[in-house]
Amino acid sequence: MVALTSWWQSAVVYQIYPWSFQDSNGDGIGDIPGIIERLDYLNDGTAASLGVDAIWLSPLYPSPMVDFGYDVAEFCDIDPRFGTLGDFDRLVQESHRRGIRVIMDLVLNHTSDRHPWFQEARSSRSAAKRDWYYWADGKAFGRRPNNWNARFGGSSWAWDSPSRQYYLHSFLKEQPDLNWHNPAVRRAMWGVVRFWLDRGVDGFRLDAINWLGKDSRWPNNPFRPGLRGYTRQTHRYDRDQPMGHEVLRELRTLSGNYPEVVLIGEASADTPGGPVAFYGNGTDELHMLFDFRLLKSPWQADRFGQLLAADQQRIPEGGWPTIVFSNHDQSRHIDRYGKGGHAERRARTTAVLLLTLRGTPFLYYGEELGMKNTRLRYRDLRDPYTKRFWPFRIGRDPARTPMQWDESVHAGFTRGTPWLPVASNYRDLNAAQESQNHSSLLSLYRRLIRLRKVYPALSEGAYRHITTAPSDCLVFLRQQPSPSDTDPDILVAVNFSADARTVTLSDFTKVGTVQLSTLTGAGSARPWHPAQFHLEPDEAIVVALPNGEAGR
Ligand code: TEU
Ligand code: CA
Repeated sequence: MVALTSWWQSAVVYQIYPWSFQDSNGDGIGDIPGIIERLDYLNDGTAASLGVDAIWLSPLYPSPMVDFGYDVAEFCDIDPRFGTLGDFDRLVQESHRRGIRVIMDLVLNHTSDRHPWFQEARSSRSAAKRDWYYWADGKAFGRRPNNWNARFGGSSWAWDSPSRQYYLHSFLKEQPDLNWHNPAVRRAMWGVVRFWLDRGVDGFRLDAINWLGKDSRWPNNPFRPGLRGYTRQTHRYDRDQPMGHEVLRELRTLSGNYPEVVLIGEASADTPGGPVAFYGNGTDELHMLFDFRLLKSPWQADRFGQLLAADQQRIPEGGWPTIVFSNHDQSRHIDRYGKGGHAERRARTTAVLLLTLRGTPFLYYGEELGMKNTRLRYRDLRDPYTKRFWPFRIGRDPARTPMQWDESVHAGFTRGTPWLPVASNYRDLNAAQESQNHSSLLSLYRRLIRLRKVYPALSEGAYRHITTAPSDCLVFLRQQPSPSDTDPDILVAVNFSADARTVTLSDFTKVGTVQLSTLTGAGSARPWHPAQFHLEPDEAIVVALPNGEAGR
């Protein structure tokens, strides 16, 4: 086991959805000055703050906001709703001053249809940038070029009547796909990357990378029976092309000039080979990939155990895992994992998993408070995807409501009218209150983040699954990297069931100490015996054990 070499391997990353974090000017929309006001909450250098090491900002670029910023109209600027480039520079400065790195979102697959590139491209068939996007003629009798379906519903082809051709969009029709076969597109985009790196950003979260590149002979996707909409076809030709890897290798080479920079990819769970394919050989594509399989897993010890065991092996040497349970595209995990059980207790247990598993944890704003999916009326919805499938799918807006800071009007998020309603539970569930309460979820996150800093085993240690009876408990060991040190190994035991359990670990003999239990949020000085121990319903414990225990 080699010691960690990069800041992001031991970092805890916090995702900010700029629309919903903090409004500073009363227009009801979060903004950069608002984020700056709240940086101390994230890390003020003391144990009174959360203690995160990096923020990932969902897109801040100028945008018509049809997809809330994932439709970029200009890559080298800041949307006026959020502030100015000057505000952004101040954010980077103020973050760095607190030891917080800044990760930008970067959307490579598409732009907004309002982007000047697309405006030019659609101006005529012979436009200079025509082939920066994908165009195709219709088939006879007004039929589309092929059967490809867009991720957000309907066909991937939109008719452009002035130029009498179709253009391709894998998401909304307001998000035309860029043609990555075109070297000019690559040059332009790598210019964008340099622009932000030269401004001091510490990395990128790369959006929807498995969509880069298309089979531009436009073959039909094979039909897949029994399912509806997007999943009714195998996306063989409109995604997951070898081209994507080529593009990411170029990006990795470019980022090599900025040795501290981190590249984190978001790919669909069902991309061939899984998202791990985008680590390349471990050193030539991305540093980290989101893996949503745990996020999508039911709340079952054996499912988690299997996925974890498989994952750790599949990442090539040089690549590094991520742990993520919530984000701006998913329903919040407190409701997802909490379904059919004790949601609050499971949320505490999930916090333990997030911060003790091997890999860089990503936490989504409000997760640390236990913010829930907010019930919204149709007329309150803003996201076209959420509206389209409402009420059959929960969609994304319920997980994007304003951060709940305190019990004042609109939870302290805005003095105006919030762009999405503030959840009605904010008077009882907010950061101010939880800060004062030692047994709150927020206090638990703070303590777990501190434990990660104290015990190298939690950031650097190898992961070892420990087989147990009963099978509805998950037990694993994080092994301290150099056995000659006095730093302990960390054992984590999680009871996924709603009943108390007694766990027996036969090959553990030495006595440890419980550093934290989700029941109290605190540890205990009493000696703890691994051979046989007790877990309360939905309880997770973090235990320090003398290293070298249980035969390496
Ligand atoms: O999401 C890509 C993605 O895989 C989505 O299809 C996701 O499954 C969807 O949001 C359903 O929950 C990224 C961004 O994270 C998302 O917010 C954007 O809307 C999308 O790309 C297009 O840029
Ligand atoms: Ca604002």
